[in-house]
Amino acid sequence: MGSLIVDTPVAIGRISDHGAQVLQWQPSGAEPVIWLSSHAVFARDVAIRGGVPICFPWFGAGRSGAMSPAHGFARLVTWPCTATTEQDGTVTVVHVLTQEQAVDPQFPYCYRMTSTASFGDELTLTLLVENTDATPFSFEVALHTYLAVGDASSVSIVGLEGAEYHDKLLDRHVVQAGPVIFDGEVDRVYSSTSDVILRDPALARSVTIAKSGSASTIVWNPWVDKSRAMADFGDEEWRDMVCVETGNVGDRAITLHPGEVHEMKVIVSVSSHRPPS
Ligand code: TA6
Repeated sequence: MGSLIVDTPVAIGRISDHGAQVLQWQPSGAEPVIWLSSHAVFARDVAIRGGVPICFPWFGAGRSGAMSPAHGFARLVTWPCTATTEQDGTVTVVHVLTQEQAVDPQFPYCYRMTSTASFGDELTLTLLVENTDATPFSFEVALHTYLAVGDASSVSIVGLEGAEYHDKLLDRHVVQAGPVIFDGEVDRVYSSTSDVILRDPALARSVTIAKSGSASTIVWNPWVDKSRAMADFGDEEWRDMVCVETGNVGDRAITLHPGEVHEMKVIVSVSSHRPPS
């Protein structure tokens, strides 16, 4: 399970061939922006807790609610790394996955996924899905981004005001009023193409999650009880992270005809509110 370390004057980072999963990103002068659990397990067929898991070809248990493993197989397999480049301190890493490395009877199609991760003063993740089969297929996809925060109970997310979301805890559809705040477990799938900003007063910074090719934004914090119930998640780690995920899930799933390609991109950037020293 190889991984590549990025360490330049612009940023440090880390990406694993397991799931082509970003594990770390910290632009120069900032605190870490991507969160990784101190209890994460690194093993075959196991999802690494934290970073940016790639959920494909379904999200959660899928639209049927019967798919397994959770969030699909892409994050559980080794992706061949096909290129690494560096320019002016920004390092770009490319991984490609096809049905030759990962196939599942629940998704019996030929496909090519290309993940491009650029570690610079921004983190840019681009996911291309190509239908290389002779028949159309539909899929869900998400970049399940774990963001490091100073205190989840004091952060807020702006940019989702007025968006409808499926509250997975209540199993009902709601319209977002005002910023998203965290005073308990939150597990919501928003129908939204908007960029969002996570405001983190404890770290005196804002993190912007800009996106294209994505009609779903998923927001998750497990809070206390669920954190304690997960073996690969520290009992108090709920305070240190918020997931703001970029995807196309549920009724926003994508259908590709033979030869068609879908691109989804997320650009994570951080701005400090600390007065210059
Ligand atoms: O993105 C939110 C979510 O779907 C939650 O329901 C929770 O299950 C989370 O993903 C983590 O899923 P995982 O399979 O990585 O434990």
